[in-house]
Amino acid sequence: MSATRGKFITLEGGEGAGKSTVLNTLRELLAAAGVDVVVTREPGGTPAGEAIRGVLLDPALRGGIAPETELLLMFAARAQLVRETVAPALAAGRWVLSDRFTDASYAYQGGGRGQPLERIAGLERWVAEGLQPDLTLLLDLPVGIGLARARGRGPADRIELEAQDFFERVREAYRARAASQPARFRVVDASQPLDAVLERVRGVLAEFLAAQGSGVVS
Ligand code: T5A
Repeated sequence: MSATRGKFITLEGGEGAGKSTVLNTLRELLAAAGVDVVVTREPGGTPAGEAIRGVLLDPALRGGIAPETELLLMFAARAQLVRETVAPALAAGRWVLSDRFTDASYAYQGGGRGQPLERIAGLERWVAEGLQPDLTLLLDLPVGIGLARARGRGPADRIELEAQDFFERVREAYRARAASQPARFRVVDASQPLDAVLERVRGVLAEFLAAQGSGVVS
């Protein structure tokens, strides 16, 4: 039995950009539009990936994970997620909504840590096998605002302990990536009040659904 391939939507952004909040709204809107959606996150999303996430974000390992190790662990979790969750769901005609995907590695490990982009692209070719999101929402906001939100929410994880200039490089890498792939990316001003952010997200999704012939979210 063959099904039309599902669509792959990802959410990206710096710390405290509001991805979790937006993800819940997108999930509800897609369900209301009758879309069968699988929701996941990176790093993580599978039992093995969640175990790797625990290592990556453990603040006790601060200073104990080399940039190369971090990059490989991100892609190790991704290899499992693609094979166990994303590719099978899309092949079965289901949609996948993911809190982060490969763009995060370009932004954090490339922009933030200075890992060569060709190295990341090589891992992407191997691990993701050409799988690209159909739509990526980049929640963009000044680093200081995002960090204040994230830090107001609880103890910092290993990556949140980085200095502000690390996150400035992450933000610039995300913005450059969005500018270089305008057909896939939609940039959302995440510094606005939540109502305004969600209004813009609804608009982006409605436009995307209309382009798929799947109806319009109101
Ligand atoms: N990572 C990940 C890499 O380095 N490389 C990779 O390849 C991948 C995949 C984990 C970390 O891993 C790194 C990036 C991360 O450092 P994560 O789980 O996505 O990734 O972690 P965070 O980005 O840290 O996610 P957060 O939970 O901090 O941020 P969210 O989900 O963007 O923010 P959210 O929704 O929890 O909101 C934060 C707070 O702000 C409020 C919310 O109520 C909440 O309290 N808020 C707003 N307040 C005012 N106005 C708004 N518009 C608001 N929107 C949300």
